[in-house]
Amino acid sequence: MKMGQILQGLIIGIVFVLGGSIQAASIYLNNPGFEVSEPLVGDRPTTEHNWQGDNAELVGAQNGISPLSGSKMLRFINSGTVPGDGNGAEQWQLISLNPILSLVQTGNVEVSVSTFFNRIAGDAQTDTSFLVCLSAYNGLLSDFPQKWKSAELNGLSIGSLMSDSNANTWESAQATLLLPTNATYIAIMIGAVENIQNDLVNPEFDGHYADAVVFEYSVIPEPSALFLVLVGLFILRKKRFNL
Ligand SMILES: [Ca+2]
Ligand SMILES: [Ca+2]
Ligand SMILES: [Ca+2]
Ligand SMILES: [Ca+2]
Repeated sequence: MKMGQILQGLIIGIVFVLGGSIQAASIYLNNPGFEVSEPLVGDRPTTEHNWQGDNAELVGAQNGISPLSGSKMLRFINSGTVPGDGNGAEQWQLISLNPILSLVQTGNVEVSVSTFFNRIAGDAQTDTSFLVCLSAYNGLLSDFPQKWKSAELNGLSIGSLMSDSNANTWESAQATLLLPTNATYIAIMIGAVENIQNDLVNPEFDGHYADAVVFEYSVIPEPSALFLVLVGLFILRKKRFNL
């Protein structure tokens, strides 16, 4: 095999492997740092690229806590649109997989989300738990509220953390999910949990915040493409050292 052919093989393999990152801009999380005002409170969302869910607000520094990114952060207020017996304050964002559907169908697409959380020190009744949830669905975005309610999901990954009482530190939780081949959209949820005391009236959460969400997807290389690159590198190395 001539050097030109080896290089050609290498380039083909590398372009294939990098295919995912070339298209990475096509699906994205909107307002990941909570810097832009948007309506947050309502039912679970039925359209992509907007945060929506339980009562929450975008705030600047308060309660001795400063945003981790930019000048604003998300504050969780209630476990529903109003206070009640629910124990989880959730904000959701949907992302359609339509722009990368053919990649998803290969079964090699992995998605991940990480979020930072922080809270005030509070007292013995202050809740401490936060979570991030990544779920995958087959169908239309408009079906999401019903699908979540009836647990008709095709993939699920949850990351959780117990926060410390230091208002100066932000703690991070992550979730990663290898997408099922029939997934057509995903839902990202970040939340605070009343794990210490489920209040029925305000305040349900004493001062609980999220900021700097990062969403990424990557394409796990096909074995054949990786093989091509490795073979090319091996031949190249052999030739150089005349093994
Ligand atoms: Ca921010
Ligand atoms: Ca902290
Ligand atoms: Ca409650
Ligand atoms: Ca509580």
